Amino acid sequence: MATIEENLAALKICIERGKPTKDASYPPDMKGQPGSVELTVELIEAGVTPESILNEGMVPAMRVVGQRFQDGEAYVPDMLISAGAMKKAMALLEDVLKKAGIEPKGTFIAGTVEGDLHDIGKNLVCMMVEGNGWKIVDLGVDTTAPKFIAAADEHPDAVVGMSALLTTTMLSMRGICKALKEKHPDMKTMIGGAPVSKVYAEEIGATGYGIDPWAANDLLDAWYDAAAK
Ligand code: B1M
Repeated sequence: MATIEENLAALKICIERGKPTKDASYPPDMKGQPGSVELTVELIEAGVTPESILNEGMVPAMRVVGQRFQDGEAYVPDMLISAGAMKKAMALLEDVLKKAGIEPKGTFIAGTVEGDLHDIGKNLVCMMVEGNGWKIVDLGVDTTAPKFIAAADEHPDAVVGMSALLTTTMLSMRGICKALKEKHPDMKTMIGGAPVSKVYAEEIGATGYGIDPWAANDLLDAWYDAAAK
């Protein structure tokens, strides 16, 4: 029987290579081997936390895929099959987090900004924030400023989270923050995603920056605690 470390390492390989389930015929050299789904089930059953599964198995795998893409060793279809293997396994973690069943602390509106189709990071943040007791209003990908504003109008006490993975699309965050500030001056906004930073958040007038889902939760908790005082 494989150890937890061996299963985490195997999970990382499955996501890197795009192997979602044992039945999947791709990649051919991994035929019959457990995929990201079976390995995640085993890890959950062994009591490994969603946080460790994400940090030690899934997220590093996507980093490798991104590096290969950057180095010209992988192409868009490779990124897509890896993303597919990760998403299927992530859905299992979502179930675990939901079962924790905590009372909502508030509403978190989240979207990947206009022109950007990357949603794995945003979905992870939503999952972890939901697990931390927030109600999620997920606007999906390619979210325009009017869509963010409409959601904010509907949930005036919410926090708005924006995700961007492209240096081109992160630029629209400035306009969204400005428009939100005009209509909802007290509304808190958080940005995240690989190309953005704390400095950029300050520059565009976002209230905060989350480097990862845990930082996002820390920030939300700090705002929640401050509002409760
Ligand atoms: Co694309 N892509 N992609 N891609 N992709 C990147 C982002 C890239 C860095 C790859 C590279 O060159 N190394 C590069 C961007 C370069 C740049 O802008 N500087 C890139 C490119 C160029 C592109 C295309 C333009 C490729 C093309 O068509 N020529 C194209 C654009 C499409 C579009 O959006 N319009 C494209 C397409 C795709 C796919 C569709 C194939 C696929 C996305 C599938 C999907 O998401 N459903 C894809 C993927 C998978 C990637 C990489 C490999 C992985 C992204 C990912 O999911 N990472 C990526 C390379 C990389 O990141 N290393 C790459 C894992 C995820 C957990 O991390 O999203 O960073 P991340 O989220 C983190 C944090 O950033 C943070 O928490 C998460 C967990 O730690 N976070 C937040 C994210 N949002 C947050 C919000 C918060 C707080 C924290 O508060 C609100």
